Amino acid sequence: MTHLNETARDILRKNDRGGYTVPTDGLYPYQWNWDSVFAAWGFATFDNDRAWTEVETLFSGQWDDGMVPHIIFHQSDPGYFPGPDVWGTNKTPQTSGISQPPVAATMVRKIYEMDPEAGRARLAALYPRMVAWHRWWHDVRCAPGPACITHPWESGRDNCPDWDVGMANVDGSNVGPYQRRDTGHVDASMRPGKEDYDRYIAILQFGKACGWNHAEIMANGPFLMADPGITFILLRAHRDLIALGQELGEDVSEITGWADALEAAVPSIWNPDLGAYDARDIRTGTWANNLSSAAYLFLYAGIENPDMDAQMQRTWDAVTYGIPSSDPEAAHFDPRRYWRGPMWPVVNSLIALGLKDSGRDADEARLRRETATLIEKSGFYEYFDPVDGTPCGGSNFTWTAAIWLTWAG
Ligand code: 9YW
Repeated sequence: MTHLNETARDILRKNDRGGYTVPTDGLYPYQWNWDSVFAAWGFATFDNDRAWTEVETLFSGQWDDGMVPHIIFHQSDPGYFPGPDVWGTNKTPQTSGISQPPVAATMVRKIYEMDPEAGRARLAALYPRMVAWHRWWHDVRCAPGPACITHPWESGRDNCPDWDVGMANVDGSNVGPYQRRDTGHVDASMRPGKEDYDRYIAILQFGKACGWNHAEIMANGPFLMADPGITFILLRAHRDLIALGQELGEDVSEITGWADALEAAVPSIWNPDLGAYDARDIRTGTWANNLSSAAYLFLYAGIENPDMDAQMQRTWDAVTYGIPSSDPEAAHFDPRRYWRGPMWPVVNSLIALGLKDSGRDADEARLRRETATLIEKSGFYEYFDPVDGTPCGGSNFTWTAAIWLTWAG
């Protein structure tokens, strides 16, 4: 549908705040890490220069230790909580204190390959910054083996049942008063609950109190879980970074070592009772016992696993539209509450890359058709009810527009 291509481009242009793109007007008024990289991929379909600028602006918020934060607060906006003062990271530009799924190297590779000549100098400038971020992931967050998160927001899948066992051990009762902003923009029944938010803030306050010392947060923070999503996304990103390094004639042996170590850690997130890759509380060893869409990124990471193929078909066939964020046959499935069941086009686009790269063309076409149907019917929403297709969350959403231009449309 070509008129939707124009609408999608318009959404990217309207969400452009000058060098960076907000995820959606109102609800999310800053630059979010992985949203921004998807925006860049979308821009690359019609404005390659603007695509590079998006990623460069994101990396302008990189910390000295290599971390690229999950939000860059370029200008203050009272419409979002928690803002820069709550995070208190004391960085310029102001940022949050945690990271987000490292899709950057994968998307930068795509943008580069769309126009290698125009992108070569910009790739060369970004490359050492991406290496530094991957080194941070390896040294800091992959110390136990698989990639870990220190806050549910770091996973990008905030209130997914993947985090319930870890969140149960977080005391959110002493965080003091605060005013949420998200529920003023969208339907509260489609958002995380108050107990979730109390705990999100408690984890944030621990980080702030220790001056965002990540060694301390990893050792003693209130929440630490292995994330199949970031494990697979990082593994894929390491490989894409290796390809980019080779293109530039760089020595990539250090990155190869990180990729090999991470791949060797993948069996440690296999839950034999669930028969699937699963999130796990590092402090207690407790499994999440939840099949989330993040587990289906195994193909995106270049891993073959017939048991996972079967699980994916089962959960996919149990709904009408795409692959849901959480198991539709589990008791906690909630088809409109954020990451507890809805279908997220953006995650489906990554699953589709894995299907395509592994030669599962018919499945990839099915996923694309189901995703396109939702967008054609209702517009570029943040996420959808996978059972009846109801659009949910924010509208005119940047990454939904971006994946339309690059994949679904
Ligand atoms: C929040 C912007 C972000 C995404 C995350 C998503 C949500 C922010 O929105 O988190 O305040 O809850 O979970 O993946 O990057 O779109």
